[in-house]
Amino acid sequence: MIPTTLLTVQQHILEEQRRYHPEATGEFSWLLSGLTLAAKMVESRVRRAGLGDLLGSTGESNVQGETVQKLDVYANHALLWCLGKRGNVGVMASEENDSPIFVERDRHHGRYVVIFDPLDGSSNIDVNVSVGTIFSILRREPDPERKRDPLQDVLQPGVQQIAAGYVVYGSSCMLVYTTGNGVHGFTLDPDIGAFIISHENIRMPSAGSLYSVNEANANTFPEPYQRFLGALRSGQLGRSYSSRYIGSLVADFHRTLLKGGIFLYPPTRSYPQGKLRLMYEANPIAFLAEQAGGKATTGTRRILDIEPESLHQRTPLIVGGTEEMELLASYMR
Ligand code: P6P
Repeated sequence: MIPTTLLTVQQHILEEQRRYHPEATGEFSWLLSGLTLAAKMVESRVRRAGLGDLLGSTGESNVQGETVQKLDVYANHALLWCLGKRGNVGVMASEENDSPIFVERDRHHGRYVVIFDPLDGSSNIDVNVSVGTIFSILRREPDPERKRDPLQDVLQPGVQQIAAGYVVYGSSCMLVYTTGNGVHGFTLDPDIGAFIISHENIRMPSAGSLYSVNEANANTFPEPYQRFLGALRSGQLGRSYSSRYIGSLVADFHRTLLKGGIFLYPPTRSYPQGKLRLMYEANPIAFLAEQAGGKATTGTRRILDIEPESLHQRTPLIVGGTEEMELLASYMR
């Protein structure tokens, strides 16, 4: 007997398209299956990273100046390959690549841009901590004359995203995504190799009991953040808080999405503009947070309203439930 709850992410997308976009041609669900294929390829390597020579670094560094871990390279190639073969992606942009990439065969008619961080938090792989893939999907106008600079297609504000999500490679492998109609979570069933619905319509609690920040930088945060953290620690919201920081954005956000509370990466002495990247970390995370009833700001501005200037630009990122976010806003004013 097939359980009625056996709903795969592909079936979910098709049902969403029928319900909200009857005019849709199914192109988006075809694109998403490229992402789920890449996710399964990456998960199969992350799961056995200690075996073979997949741990450690390649000895090279990427456009961020960060040491490139071997699994980073594999994850990037998996996404470029799987998305490049979909036929409807015209441009891709990756944390691992200096510039956006045209899908040559589809650059004139491909209607989608996919921006991604193939393996975020990869420095944690060697110590078996959860890592993640983050993706953001934008629409692009066909370019029959093949004249447009791909950056024009990529540099759109977060409000223009038509979908966003992440895969978290943790104790289980989950895909969490939104197309603007709520946030939905799917757990990979390794026995059948499919992402099955496990968290339909996730809502971020408006008030939590966890805050998530790298305390080592706390003395260099702008003063309003220090007063805000002091208020949380002293129970100003009427309850005590615990601190949880994994150092892997996808894992820290996934917990905040499900349990509530607040995640902060404010400006620091090392990263006065903030450390996290706008296009493939903050924007997708912010879209998910807002779709789940939470908020995401730079501390003073809504993340999704930022007009991007460059592919790898950084931003402060504060994301959480409305109660904590409103208290922070009161300190920032
Ligand atoms: P820090 C991982 O390198 C990452 O890009 C995010 O996944 C994570 O949230 C952040 O950096 C952690 O930075 O400075 O606290 O180690």
